[in-house]
Amino acid sequence: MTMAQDTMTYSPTTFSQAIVRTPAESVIDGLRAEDLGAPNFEALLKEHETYCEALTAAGLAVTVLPPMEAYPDSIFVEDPALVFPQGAILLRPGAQSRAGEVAAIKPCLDSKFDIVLSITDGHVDGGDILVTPQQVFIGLSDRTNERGGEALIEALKALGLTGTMVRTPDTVLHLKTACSLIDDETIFCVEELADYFPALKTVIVPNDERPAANILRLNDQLLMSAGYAKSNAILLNYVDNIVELPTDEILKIDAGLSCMSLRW
Ligand code: CIR
Repeated sequence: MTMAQDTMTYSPTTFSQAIVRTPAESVIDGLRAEDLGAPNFEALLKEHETYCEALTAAGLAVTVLPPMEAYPDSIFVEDPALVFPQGAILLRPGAQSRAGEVAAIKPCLDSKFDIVLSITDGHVDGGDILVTPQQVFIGLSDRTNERGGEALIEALKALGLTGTMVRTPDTVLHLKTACSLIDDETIFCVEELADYFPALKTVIVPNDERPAANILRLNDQLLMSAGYAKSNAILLNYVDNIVELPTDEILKIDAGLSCMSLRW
Protein backbone atom coordinates (compact mmCIF):
# COMPACT_ATOMS: atom_id res chain seq x y z
CA MET A 1 0.00 0.00 0.00
CA THR A 2 1.42 3.43 -0.90
CA MET A 3 1.59 6.27 1.58
CA ALA A 4 0.49 8.93 -0.87
CA GLN A 5 -3.22 9.38 -1.41
CA ASP A 6 -4.38 10.20 -4.93
CA THR A 7 -6.81 13.00 -4.10
CA MET A 8 -8.26 12.89 -7.62
CA THR A 9 -9.54 9.35 -7.16
CA TYR A 10 -10.03 9.09 -3.40
CA SER A 11 -13.69 8.71 -2.50
CA PRO A 12 -14.60 9.36 1.16
CA THR A 13 -18.04 7.87 0.55
CA THR A 14 -16.78 4.46 -0.59
CA PHE A 15 -16.13 1.93 2.17
CA SER A 16 -15.57 -1.77 2.68
CA GLN A 17 -14.92 -1.99 6.42
CA ALA A 18 -16.18 -0.56 9.69
CA ILE A 19 -15.50 -0.80 13.41
CA VAL A 20 -18.28 -0.36 15.98
CA ARG A 21 -18.49 -0.90 19.74
CA THR A 22 -21.51 -2.43 21.51
CA PRO A 23 -23.03 0.04 24.00
CA ALA A 24 -22.30 -0.59 27.68
CA GLU A 25 -25.13 -0.15 30.20
CA SER A 26 -23.26 2.95 31.39
CA VAL A 27 -24.16 4.60 28.05
CA ILE A 28 -27.17 6.11 29.82
CA ASP A 29 -24.66 8.31 31.66
CA GLY A 30 -23.14 9.55 28.39
CA LEU A 31 -22.14 13.20 28.12
CA ARG A 32 -24.78 15.67 26.97
CA ALA A 33 -24.90 19.46 26.67
CA GLU A 34 -28.52 19.62 27.75
CA ASP A 35 -30.29 16.99 29.85
CA LEU A 36 -33.30 15.75 27.87
CA GLY A 37 -33.57 12.72 30.17
CA ALA A 38 -31.37 9.63 30.10
CA PRO A 39 -31.64 7.34 27.09
CA ASN A 40 -33.39 4.01 27.59
CA PHE A 41 -30.70 1.35 27.44
CA GLU A 42 -32.73 -1.36 25.69
CA ALA A 43 -34.02 1.09 23.09
CA LEU A 44 -30.54 2.46 22.49
CA LEU A 45 -29.16 -1.04 22.09
CA LYS A 46 -31.82 -1.68 19.45
CA GLU A 47 -30.89 1.53 17.63
CA HIS A 48 -27.28 0.38 17.64
CA GLU A 49 -28.19 -3.07 16.30
CA THR A 50 -30.27 -1.54 13.51
CA TYR A 51 -27.36 0.74 12.66
CA CYS A 52 -24.93 -2.20 12.47
CA GLU A 53 -27.35 -4.05 10.19
CA ALA A 54 -27.48 -0.99 7.92
CA LEU A 55 -23.67 -0.89 7.68
CA THR A 56 -23.66 -4.55 6.68
CA ALA A 57 -26.46 -4.02 4.15
CA ALA A 58 -24.40 -1.21 2.60
CA GLY A 59 -21.62 -3.70 1.93
CA LEU A 60 -19.28 -3.08 4.88
CA ALA A 61 -17.60 -5.85 6.87
CA VAL A 62 -18.28 -4.80 10.47
CA THR A 63 -15.92 -5.54 13.37
CA VAL A 64 -17.82 -5.35 16.67
CA LEU A 65 -15.80 -4.42 19.77
CA PRO A 66 -17.05 -5.38 23.26
CA PRO A 67 -18.84 -2.93 25.58
CA MET A 68 -16.74 -0.92 28.04
CA GLU A 69 -18.64 0.00 31.21
CA ALA A 70 -15.86 2.37 32.33
CA TYR A 71 -16.45 4.58 29.28
CA PRO A 72 -20.12 5.55 28.84
CA ASP A 73 -19.48 7.31 25.50
CA SER A 74 -17.27 4.58 24.06
CA ILE A 75 -19.89 3.47 21.50
CA PHE A 76 -18.95 6.67 19.66
CA VAL A 77 -15.82 5.10 18.17
CA GLU A 78 -15.54 7.90 15.63
CA ASP A 79 -14.14 10.27 18.25
CA PRO A 80 -10.87 8.63 19.44
CA ALA A 81 -9.47 7.85 15.97
CA LEU A 82 -9.47 8.64 12.27
CA VAL A 83 -9.08 5.96 9.62
CA PHE A 84 -8.12 6.05 5.94
CA PRO A 85 -7.32 3.28 3.47
CA GLN A 86 -3.61 3.96 3.97
CA GLY A 87 -3.53 4.21 7.76
CA ALA A 88 -5.11 5.29 11.03
CA ILE A 89 -4.50 8.21 13.39
CA LEU A 90 -5.17 7.99 17.13
CA LEU A 91 -6.66 11.27 18.35
CA ARG A 92 -6.93 13.01 21.74
CA PRO A 93 -10.64 13.51 22.62
CA GLY A 94 -11.42 16.82 24.27
CA ALA A 95 -13.60 15.43 27.09
CA GLN A 96 -11.54 14.14 30.03
CA SER A 97 -13.93 11.21 30.59
CA ARG A 98 -13.21 9.97 27.06
CA ALA A 99 -9.39 10.14 27.07
CA GLY A 100 -9.02 6.41 27.87
CA GLU A 101 -10.98 5.41 24.76
CA VAL A 102 -7.84 5.99 22.66
CA ALA A 103 -5.79 3.24 24.32
CA ALA A 104 -8.86 1.00 24.21
CA ILE A 105 -9.26 1.21 20.44
CA LYS A 106 -5.54 1.06 19.61
CA PRO A 107 -5.16 -2.77 19.59
CA CYS A 108 -7.97 -3.10 17.07
CA LEU A 109 -6.43 -0.46 14.79
CA ASP A 110 -2.98 -2.04 15.15
CA SER A 111 -4.47 -5.33 13.95
CA LYS A 112 -6.04 -3.76 10.86
CA PHE A 113 -3.60 -1.07 9.67
CA ASP A 114 0.11 -1.20 8.83
CA ILE A 115 0.40 2.46 9.78
CA VAL A 116 -1.10 3.76 13.04
CA LEU A 117 -0.03 7.31 13.88
CA SER A 118 -0.85 9.31 17.03
CA ILE A 119 -1.25 12.96 17.77
CA THR A 120 0.52 13.88 21.00
CA ASP A 121 -0.54 17.48 21.51
CA GLY A 122 -3.79 19.37 22.01
CA HIS A 123 -7.23 17.83 21.56
CA VAL A 124 -9.18 16.53 18.56
CA ASP A 125 -12.49 14.62 18.51
CA GLY A 126 -13.12 12.62 15.34
CA GLY A 127 -16.62 14.09 15.18
CA ASP A 128 -14.97 17.40 14.26
CA ILE A 129 -13.29 15.91 11.20
CA LEU A 130 -14.95 15.98 7.81
CA VAL A 131 -13.03 14.13 5.10
CA THR A 132 -13.67 15.36 1.56
CA PRO A 133 -11.95 14.23 -1.65
CA GLN A 134 -9.80 17.38 -1.72
CA GLN A 135 -8.96 17.90 1.93
CA VAL A 136 -9.69 17.04 5.53
CA PHE A 137 -11.61 19.74 7.41
CA ILE A 138 -10.85 20.07 11.13
CA GLY A 139 -13.55 21.91 13.10
CA LEU A 140 -12.34 23.89 16.10
CA SER A 141 -14.85 23.40 18.91
CA ASP A 142 -15.08 22.87 22.68
CA ARG A 143 -13.54 19.43 21.99
CA THR A 144 -10.98 20.26 19.28
CA ASN A 145 -8.39 23.00 19.71
CA GLU A 146 -5.76 24.61 17.49
CA ARG A 147 -2.85 22.69 19.00
CA GLY A 148 -4.67 19.47 18.26
CA GLY A 149 -5.53 20.73 14.78
CA GLU A 150 -1.87 21.54 14.07
CA ALA A 151 -0.75 18.12 15.33
CA LEU A 152 -3.38 16.45 13.18
CA ILE A 153 -2.34 18.40 10.07
CA GLU A 154 1.20 16.99 10.53
CA ALA A 155 -0.12 13.42 10.93
CA LEU A 156 -2.34 13.83 7.87
CA LYS A 157 0.70 14.99 5.83
CA ALA A 158 2.42 11.72 6.69
CA LEU A 159 -0.53 9.93 5.08
CA GLY A 160 -0.39 12.19 2.00
CA LEU A 161 -3.45 14.22 3.04
CA THR A 162 -4.09 17.94 3.53
CA GLY A 163 -5.85 19.28 6.63
CA THR A 164 -7.55 22.67 6.99
CA MET A 165 -8.95 24.17 10.19
CA VAL A 166 -12.42 25.74 10.21
CA ARG A 167 -14.71 26.76 13.06
CA THR A 168 -17.41 24.38 14.26
CA PRO A 169 -20.62 26.42 14.83
CA ASP A 170 -21.17 27.19 18.56
CA THR A 171 -24.65 25.68 18.36
CA VAL A 172 -23.42 22.11 17.82
CA LEU A 173 -21.09 19.64 19.53
CA HIS A 174 -19.04 18.65 16.49
CA LEU A 175 -18.42 19.85 12.93
CA LYS A 176 -20.15 16.76 11.52
CA THR A 177 -23.21 17.44 13.68
CA ALA A 178 -23.77 20.24 11.17
CA CYS A 179 -22.52 18.88 7.83
CA SER A 180 -21.93 15.64 5.92
CA LEU A 181 -21.17 14.49 2.39
CA ILE A 182 -24.14 13.53 0.23
CA ASP A 183 -21.68 12.34 -2.42
CA ASP A 184 -18.10 13.16 -3.37
CA GLU A 185 -19.11 16.51 -4.85
CA THR A 186 -21.93 17.65 -2.61
CA ILE A 187 -22.27 18.63 1.03
CA PHE A 188 -25.43 18.76 3.15
CA CYS A 189 -24.96 21.45 5.81
CA VAL A 190 -26.65 23.97 8.07
CA GLU A 191 -26.80 27.47 6.66
CA GLU A 192 -23.91 28.86 8.77
CA LEU A 193 -21.55 26.54 6.89
CA ALA A 194 -22.74 27.47 3.39
CA ASP A 195 -19.40 29.10 2.46
CA TYR A 196 -17.04 26.68 4.21
CA PHE A 197 -16.44 24.20 1.41
CA PRO A 198 -15.48 26.01 -1.83
CA ALA A 199 -14.63 22.83 -3.76
CA LEU A 200 -18.04 21.27 -3.10
CA LYS A 201 -21.62 21.99 -4.10
CA THR A 202 -23.69 22.94 -1.06
CA VAL A 203 -27.22 21.86 -0.16
CA ILE A 204 -28.69 23.55 2.92
CA VAL A 205 -30.49 21.53 5.60
CA PRO A 206 -33.98 22.96 6.30
CA ASN A 207 -33.70 25.15 9.42
CA ASP A 208 -36.35 23.17 11.31
CA GLU A 209 -34.55 19.88 10.59
CA ARG A 210 -31.00 20.71 11.66
CA PRO A 211 -30.26 17.32 13.32
CA ALA A 212 -30.74 15.79 9.85
CA ALA A 213 -27.34 17.27 8.83
CA ASN A 214 -25.53 14.22 10.24
CA ILE A 215 -26.08 11.75 7.40
CA LEU A 216 -23.85 8.91 6.36
CA ARG A 217 -23.19 8.11 2.71
CA LEU A 218 -21.97 4.53 2.39
CA ASN A 219 -21.41 3.33 -1.16
CA ASP A 220 -24.77 3.51 -2.99
CA GLN A 221 -26.77 4.01 0.23
CA LEU A 222 -27.43 7.06 2.33
CA LEU A 223 -28.26 6.59 6.01
CA MET A 224 -30.25 9.34 7.69
CA SER A 225 -32.12 9.79 10.97
CA ALA A 226 -35.83 8.99 10.71
CA GLY A 227 -38.34 11.81 11.04
CA TYR A 228 -36.97 14.50 8.73
CA ALA A 229 -39.32 14.42 5.75
CA LYS A 230 -38.13 17.65 4.09
CA SER A 231 -34.51 16.57 4.23
CA ASN A 232 -35.42 13.14 2.90
CA ALA A 233 -37.15 14.74 -0.09
CA ILE A 234 -34.13 16.94 -0.80
CA LEU A 235 -31.66 14.07 -0.50
CA LEU A 236 -33.70 11.93 -2.90
CA ASN A 237 -32.53 14.30 -5.64
CA TYR A 238 -29.01 12.94 -5.10
CA VAL A 239 -29.37 9.31 -4.09
CA ASP A 240 -32.08 6.71 -4.71
CA ASN A 241 -31.28 4.45 -1.82
CA ILE A 242 -32.06 6.27 1.44
CA VAL A 243 -32.25 4.26 4.66
CA GLU A 244 -33.98 5.96 7.61
CA LEU A 245 -32.72 4.86 11.01
CA PRO A 246 -34.12 5.52 14.52
CA THR A 247 -31.83 7.81 16.53
CA ASP A 248 -34.11 9.18 19.28
CA GLU A 249 -32.09 7.60 22.10
CA ILE A 250 -28.59 8.46 20.90
CA LEU A 251 -29.73 12.02 20.15
CA LYS A 252 -30.34 12.40 23.91
CA ILE A 253 -26.57 12.12 24.38
CA ASP A 254 -25.72 14.44 21.49
CA ALA A 255 -24.85 11.75 18.99
CA GLY A 256 -25.80 10.97 15.40
CA LEU A 257 -25.10 8.39 12.73
CA SER A 258 -21.48 9.09 11.89
CA CYS A 259 -20.33 8.83 15.54
CA MET A 260 -21.10 5.14 15.92
CA SER A 261 -18.52 3.76 13.47
CA LEU A 262 -15.07 4.14 12.02
CA ARG A 263 -15.22 3.48 8.28
CA TRP A 264 -12.65 2.92 5.55
C1 CIR B 1 -20.05 13.11 23.75
O1 CIR B 1 -20.52 14.17 24.21
O2 CIR B 1 -18.85 12.94 23.59
C2 CIR B 1 -21.01 12.00 23.38
N1 CIR B 1 -22.12 12.01 24.30
C3 CIR B 1 -21.52 12.18 21.96
C4 CIR B 1 -20.41 12.01 20.95
C5 CIR B 1 -20.91 12.12 19.56
N2 CIR B 1 -19.86 11.89 18.66
C6 CIR B 1 -19.80 12.40 17.43
O3 CIR B 1 -20.64 13.17 17.05
N3 CIR B 1 -18.76 12.04 16.67
